[in-house]
Amino acid sequence: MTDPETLRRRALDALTTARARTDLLTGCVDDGELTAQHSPLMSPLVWDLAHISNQEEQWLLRAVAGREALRPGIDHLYDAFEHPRATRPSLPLLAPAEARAYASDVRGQVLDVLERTPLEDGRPLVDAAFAFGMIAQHEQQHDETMLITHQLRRGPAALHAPEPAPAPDATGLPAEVRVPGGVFTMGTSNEPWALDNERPAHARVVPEFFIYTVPVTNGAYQHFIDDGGYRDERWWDPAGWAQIREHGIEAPLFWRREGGQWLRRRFGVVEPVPADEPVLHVSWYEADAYARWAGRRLPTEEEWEKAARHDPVTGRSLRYPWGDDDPAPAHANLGQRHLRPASAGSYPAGQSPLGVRQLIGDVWEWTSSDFLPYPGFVAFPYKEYSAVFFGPGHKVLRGGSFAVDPVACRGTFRNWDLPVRRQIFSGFRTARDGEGA
Ligand code: AVJ
Ligand code: FE
Repeated sequence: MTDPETLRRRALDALTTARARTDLLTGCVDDGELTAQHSPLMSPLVWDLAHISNQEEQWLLRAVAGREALRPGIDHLYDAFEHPRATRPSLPLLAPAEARAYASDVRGQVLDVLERTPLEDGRPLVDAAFAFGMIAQHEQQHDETMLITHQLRRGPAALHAPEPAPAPDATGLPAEVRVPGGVFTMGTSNEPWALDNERPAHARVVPEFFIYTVPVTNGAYQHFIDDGGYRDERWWDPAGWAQIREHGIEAPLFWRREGGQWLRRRFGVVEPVPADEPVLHVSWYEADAYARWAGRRLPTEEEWEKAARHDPVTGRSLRYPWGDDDPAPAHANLGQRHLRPASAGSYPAGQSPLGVRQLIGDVWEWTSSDFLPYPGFVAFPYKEYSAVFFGPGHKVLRGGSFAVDPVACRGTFRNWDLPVRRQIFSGFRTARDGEGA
């Protein structure tokens, strides 16, 4: 059992860190840019800002503390299921100043509730300690969503961050590693802030397979482009082929060719595509086509998790590839510390026991798997978080991008999206069957 003061401090830290990031993302552009729709794929930033606080109010002030609504009648405006993203700019949303005032009213009361509420871990079904963690993760997830909006936005750079360090010498790093066949523990039953879809821990038999030690790079991906990969139907899932034909797609999102060179737009800056960086902004269909062209395949979700968590010496599943310690800057590129992935081969301190690097951070990694519940799944605290998305329409992404905060990232964390999506911070690595298969 963790003592209540530690639980309180953790919740406060997580909420405070999230709010600093929200303030940065909504404070670096003017009010016109907050209410504008930068892409029909995204909400105006001012919607995310008030939605974050509306969820915080509903869970921490109303569900946990039993308080009354602070702004009666606004819930429906910020219900993601009631209004699709493309329609949100035409809603009578709180204006930027009102949204900021609402956010600070809610947070003020939440800090008061946090001080008075008894906290106790180990009871995930909407106990207060879980609810604070869930809300901090929710805010950070919308911060990543807002960072995607920033990437789609036109105009001069509004965000700045230091570049990641160059990759260390990777001589001796094998291209791929063998993961032995057999059982491992997938998912978790004791990670206090794990969300419903990560639970429960259960045994999975995963046959032997091979997986690349680093994500697929821009340089490798360019060989696929140069080889005519986007013009060869053989590599493509029929629905992916239809998408690239319909939209004239011939490279990852934000790339363009100029004078025989690939350039890309990155948070308002145009630069040559860096060859040794993991490829970013590809759809599941593009990842799947590349893998087939390369004579390989995407890993399944259970293969990805086994490569990340399985310790072949103890047989135990770790919280993270590097062990059970919370993420530190030496382990992984997380938390928007940098505005891009680090070069392939970075973060040797973060590699898994089997020697696989950059599983956490840098780019979300598409897996071949549909988003489905684990055996024994129980929806909580609301079925709209995960349960309504289960099924063949959504593909699972693992590991988290440079835009994911450590609070919303674990070896068990599951993300999902439609296979056509490319504005998200998505990349991939490839795998192949074991020799015995
Ligand atoms: C888990 C990233 C797919 O952004 O749609 C935010 C997270 N759920 N608010 C999303 C989420 C409710 C979700 N993803
Ligand atoms: Fe949300």
